[in-house]
Amino acid sequence: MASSLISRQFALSLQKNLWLSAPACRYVSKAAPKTQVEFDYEGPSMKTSVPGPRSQELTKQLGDIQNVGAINFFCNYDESRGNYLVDVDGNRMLDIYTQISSIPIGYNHPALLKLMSNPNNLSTLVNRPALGILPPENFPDKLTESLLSVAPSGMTRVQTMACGSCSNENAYKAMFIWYRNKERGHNTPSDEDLSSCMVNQVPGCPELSILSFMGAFHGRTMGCLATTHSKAIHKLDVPSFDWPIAPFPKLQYPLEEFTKENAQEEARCLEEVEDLIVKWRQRGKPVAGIVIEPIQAEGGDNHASPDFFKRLRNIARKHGCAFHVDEVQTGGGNTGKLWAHEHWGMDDPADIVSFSKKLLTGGYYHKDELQADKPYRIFNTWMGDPSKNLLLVEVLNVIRRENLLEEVTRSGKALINGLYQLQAQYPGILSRARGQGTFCAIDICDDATRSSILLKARDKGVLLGGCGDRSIRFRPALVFKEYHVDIFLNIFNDVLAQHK
Ligand code: PSZ
Repeated sequence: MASSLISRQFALSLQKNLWLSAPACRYVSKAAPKTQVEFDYEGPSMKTSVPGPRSQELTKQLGDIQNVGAINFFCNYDESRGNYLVDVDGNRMLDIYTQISSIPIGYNHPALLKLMSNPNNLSTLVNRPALGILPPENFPDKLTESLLSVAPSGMTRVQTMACGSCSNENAYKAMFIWYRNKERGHNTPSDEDLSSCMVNQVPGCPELSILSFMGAFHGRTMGCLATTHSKAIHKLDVPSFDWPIAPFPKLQYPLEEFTKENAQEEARCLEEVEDLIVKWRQRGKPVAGIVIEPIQAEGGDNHASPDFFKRLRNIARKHGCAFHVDEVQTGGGNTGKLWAHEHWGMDDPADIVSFSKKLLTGGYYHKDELQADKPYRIFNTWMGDPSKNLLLVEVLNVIRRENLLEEVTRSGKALINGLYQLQAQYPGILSRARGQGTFCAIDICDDATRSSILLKARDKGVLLGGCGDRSIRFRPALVFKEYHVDIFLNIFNDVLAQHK
């Protein structure tokens, strides 16, 4: 396997490219830490443009079976390593998008391969149980070692689920059940409750609501979709709930330079939240819960300050609404902390925290009082997958052993500083560089230029994602080091020089 260092030849060729396109700028850092990922390639290596001929052939084949409009290219997961995704045409790309932000420690991490080759783990892989009724013997231990070892402050209970939408969907149900029992003053439904719910009528199906934010993404299932407001195409033609939608702060970046303006904007949004809660109560659709992402991801990497979240949490408390923090995309370490809400510095950050993606299993942590009062109220066939908990135990071990959160903070600084520099160099193309850890984004002048930049970067061996109307987002794995930042910045600089 190739060494984890940038080869001298590769570094030289980067410098040469850079020299040709932008002599003022030189990113190959002298102090790149020579670390630790045992399995990683030395750099991108491109044989065809992407998608190459084999990918095109396979897309055609799959097209006879499914809608393939969204497929980028086909992958060779056997050959992919660390930060590099290899495609079926033999192209090796530095992956800064990681399957929509869901690969925690890179491809084929040796620790995970070792775990999977242990015969003691085979039955966990082969037999997928209905966890809610027939869990395996080691399930409590594995939950304690994995999810509970990183439980958010104030939470000792966790419910696993299959994916992000499924987690949020069930978290919403838990909030409604909690709220209704609170309203009743006890847990016993009336006969009328029981009969009316069977035909989707009040009082059994009560007029309750969840307050969400403009630009939010909480999933595509129908309950979640009612709180998703990132793109019309996600929502079009699907019936939905009439629930309150508050404005999410539109901040100016860099945050440190606009503290006064941003505080005003946040105050405006919080005022609106409180108004909406009061209005919806008057309308007979009280807000049972507030759901929010610590950084709006799909909606364009929109940030808000710790102070905003503290105040919002207090508003939820004051009005008796549950506070649900959706960490499906922000959770897992990319911001430099395992949970983005840790940056708020609160002892009691939330009533519910949902997760998926980098945590490998979906699910949600909750306060004791948000546990549904009876079995089978929050339930489905799989309720997660214990093989993912096994992997997660090991992922968390690797994060601790390799100090990956510190690494993320370090490479995040290199990334944002590089983006600031490029933004100064290409003011006609780039603006609003922002980020926390490696969870970074930058705006491109328009959507067409963004698409062109994303495709050109891919053909040069760098995979990036878009978000919002015209942002590019960075979602590398936690093993993305400073020298990977350098590789990226050099290629990105080349691509930008072509757009000047
Ligand atoms: O287009 C899509 O469906 C996408 S692209 C990225 C996501 C979905 N992210 C999923 C997501 C999320 O970012 C947040 C903050 N909450 C919930 C979800 C839903 O998770 P999944 O996709 O696992 O259902």
